[in-house]
Amino acid sequence: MPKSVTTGTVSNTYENPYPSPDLEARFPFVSYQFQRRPKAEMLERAQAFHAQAEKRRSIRMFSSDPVPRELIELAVRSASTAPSGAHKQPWTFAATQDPEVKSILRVAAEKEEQANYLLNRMNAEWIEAVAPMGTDHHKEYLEVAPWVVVLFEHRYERRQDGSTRKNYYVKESVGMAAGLFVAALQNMGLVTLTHTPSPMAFLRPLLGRPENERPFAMFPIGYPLEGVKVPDLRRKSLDEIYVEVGQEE
Ligand code: IYR
Repeated sequence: MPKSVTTGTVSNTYENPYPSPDLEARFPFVSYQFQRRPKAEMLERAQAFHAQAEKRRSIRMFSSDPVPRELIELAVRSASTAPSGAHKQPWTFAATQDPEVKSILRVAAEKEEQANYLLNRMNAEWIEAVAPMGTDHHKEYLEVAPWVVVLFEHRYERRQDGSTRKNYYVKESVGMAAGLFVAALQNMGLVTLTHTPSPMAFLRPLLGRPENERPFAMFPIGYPLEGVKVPDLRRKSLDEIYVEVGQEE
């Protein structure tokens, strides 16, 4: 066990500083720029962020009002700040505002969903779980929303010379990028839906992505249709999702 755990004393003295001189001789490092905020400001920001996050909802009726490309690009840039295994950033955000492409996406997604909902590809337990959302095989929002973004995960990398390299923790990395994407969209005043037509394999050829990429989720993006309704869902309380372990301070 590390010394600090056995003695109960914690200090800022590290026996194994990072980066080690040897590491720093082999790879570039820079100083991390950070300024501590006053405690009161930290609490204020934490509360403000939480209050905003609480208001986010998945939306299924979008307005067709246009959204500037610059906003989509900024959301993607924010999403791409997500941590990723070995900093491989194993993702591509394929965006379209082309009515023809969106229409093709809608038709293909609805075809898959018809098999799910109408031809019993979803089992009874699954149908029951999504019943409160009231989803069905109609995916009109894929045509109405001004933008549709499909997030692809890179299962491996292909280098210039044609050789391949494995990526690590791809699902975890892309999941975090997806979360940041959703938060960035909400923060700029847009809404989205995390849509996972199942199976999603049709998206890769439709969007002309290479074979090392696999669809992770798709996001219709825009403004909510005025007066749109959402299921009256409750979020789990802190008690249900949080435990503190060990002696309390
Ligand atoms: N993919 C289907 C079904 C669906 C599944 C889950 I889990 C949801 O939370 C909602 C829907 C669809 O998109 O309709």
